[in-house]
Amino acid sequence: PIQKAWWKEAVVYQIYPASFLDSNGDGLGDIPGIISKVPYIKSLGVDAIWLSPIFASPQKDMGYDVADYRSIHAPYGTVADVQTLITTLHANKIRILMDLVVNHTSDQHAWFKESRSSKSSPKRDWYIWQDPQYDAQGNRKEPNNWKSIFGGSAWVFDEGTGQYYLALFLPSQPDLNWESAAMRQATHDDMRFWLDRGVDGFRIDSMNLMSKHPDLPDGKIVNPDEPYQSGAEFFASGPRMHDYIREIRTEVLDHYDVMTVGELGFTKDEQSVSEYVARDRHELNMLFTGDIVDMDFGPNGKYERDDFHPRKIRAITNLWQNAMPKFDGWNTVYLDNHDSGRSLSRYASDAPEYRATAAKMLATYLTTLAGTPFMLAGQEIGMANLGKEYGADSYIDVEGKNYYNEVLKARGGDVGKMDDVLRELQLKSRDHGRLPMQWDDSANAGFTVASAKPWMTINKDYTEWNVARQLDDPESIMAYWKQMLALRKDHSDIFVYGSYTALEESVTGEMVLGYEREWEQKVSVEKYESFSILVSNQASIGRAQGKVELQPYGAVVLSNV
Ligand code: TEU
Repeated sequence: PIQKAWWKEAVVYQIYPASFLDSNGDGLGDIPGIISKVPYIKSLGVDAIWLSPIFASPQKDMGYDVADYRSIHAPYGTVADVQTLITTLHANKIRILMDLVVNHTSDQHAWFKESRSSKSSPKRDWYIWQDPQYDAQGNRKEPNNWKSIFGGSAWVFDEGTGQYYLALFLPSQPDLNWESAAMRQATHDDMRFWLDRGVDGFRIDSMNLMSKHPDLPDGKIVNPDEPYQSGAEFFASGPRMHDYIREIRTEVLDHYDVMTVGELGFTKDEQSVSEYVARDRHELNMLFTGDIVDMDFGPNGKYERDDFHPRKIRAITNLWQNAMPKFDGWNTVYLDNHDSGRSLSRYASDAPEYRATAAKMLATYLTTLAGTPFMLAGQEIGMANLGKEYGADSYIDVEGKNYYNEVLKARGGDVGKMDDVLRELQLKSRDHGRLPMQWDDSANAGFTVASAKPWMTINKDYTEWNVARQLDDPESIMAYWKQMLALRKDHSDIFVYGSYTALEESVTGEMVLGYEREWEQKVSVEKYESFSILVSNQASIGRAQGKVELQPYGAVVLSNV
C-alpha cells in the first residue's frame, strides 16, 4: 500500500532570512521579521518553511559558511528568537526545516582553527589535508586537479603547516572530512541541538559531496586548455555516502518525527538517485535533483548559454514522476531556490503582458505533481529577475562575480566585451533568487524602513508587483496560489498520491506539458470533452472535438470527478 506521510502532503515555503523582512532598520532581514509574518505565511496555505542558514558566520557565502552551528548570526537575532519562531510556527501548525551545512564549515569555525593549528592537532583529520605535489622544476602544485565550484583550484595552501586543504566552494569554506568518526559525532550533536528545540527536519546542503573518493584522484580532463578540471566524478556520491546518511538516520533522525531533503548535485541517473530515496533504503525522504534548475546551463557550466525548451522540463518531469513509484521513493517538486534566477524569468516570461499568466502556469505545475512542492518566497506574487537596466555592478553574489571576473581577465579586461556574460547573469545570477521581498509600494518595498540601505538591490518593479496589491485581488497570482494549494489539499488523494501518466508530445504538441493524475478511476485521453474545467489561468478556454485550446503560458486542470 502507498505510505502516507505528513512530509508527502506538505508544501514548503523557502525563506532567505536576509531578504524576507527587516524588523530593526539595519537593511537586513531578521528572525523577528519572519515571526511577524507567520500569519501571512499561514494565510498562503503552506505547511512548512525552510530557512536558509541563520547561524553565526562571516557571511562570505551568505551563511553557507557556518562558524558555529549553535549560535545565530547576530544581525538575524538570537537562539531565543529562533525558539520563539519555532513556537509561533508550531502554534500555527507550520513546521520548520533548517539548512544543515555539513559538507564544509567556515574557516572561522573553531573546529577548523584547531585543525589548521598544527599537523598533530587532534582535529587535524576533521578536514581534508594533503601534502603538496611538486612538478619537474620543483614548483609546488596542488594535490590534484579538482576545480572549485566557485572557480579556481579546489585546494588552498596553508603556509602555517605546509599542507593544502580541500575547499570545493570558497577558499574560506574548507570541506569536512566525513571519514573522521569524531567529526561525525560532533555533527550529530549539532543536529540534536536544533531537533531538541523543535526543528522538524533539515535540508541537507551539498549532501552528496560528503563522501569523496579516498584516493582523491585527478578529474577527467574535459577542458585541456584549463588548469583545473571538474573532478565531480570523484567528489560526488563517493563510496561511503550511504553509510554516512544511514548513520545520521539511525543515530539521530529516527529518534524524532522529522524529514530530510538532500541537495543532490552532479548525480543524475535513476539508479543512483533511487539509492538515496527508495523507501526500503531508509535514507532520505526526498531530494532536490539539480537537473530542474540546470535546464538552461551550457555544456561547460552554469553561465554558458543554452536555451530553455519545454522539451527539457517534459523530459525531467517524466523521468522522476515515472521513476519514484518504481522503488517507492519520493521527491520534491520545485523550480526556484536561492541559487539561481527566478523560473518565471528563465523558463516562462516576466514581460508585463504575460507575467501574471506565466506565474500562474508555473504555480499549476508546482501544485499538481507527485512530490513535495517547494516554493521560494516571492513566487506567490510573481517576483521576477532584475531587469536589463541593471548593469554588472548590481550583481553582488560571489559565484557570479567570480565567473564574471574570470572571463573578464581572459578577455584582457575589456568590459565592452562582456555583454554575453551580463546576459547570463541577468537570467541565472543567484542574486535574483535573493532579492528582498516586495511587501508593498512604499520606499524600500516595505522590506525595510525608508531610511535604511537594503543589503542588496530592491527590484524597482516592486511598485507594481507586491504583496499588498495582490492580497485582496481575486485575480492575482497570490489568489491563484492559494486556490491551487487548497485544491491540492482537498484532493490529496489525486495530487499527492495519485498515479502519473505523461501525455505524449504527439497528443499535446511540443510546446505543451501534459499529464494525467489518477486515483482509482481510469481516465481516457479521448474523452476530454466531458471533463470539467477545475482551474485555469485563462479567462476563457476554447474547446472543440475533445481538444482544449491554450493561449501563451496557459494552464488548465481538467477533472472528471
Ligand atoms: O549549493 C550547492 C551547489 O552545488 C551550488 O554550487 C549550486 O549548484 C550553485 O549555487 C548553482 O548556481 C549549496 C547552497 O545552496 C549554496 O547557496 C551554497 O553556496 C553552496 O551549497 C555552498 O554551501
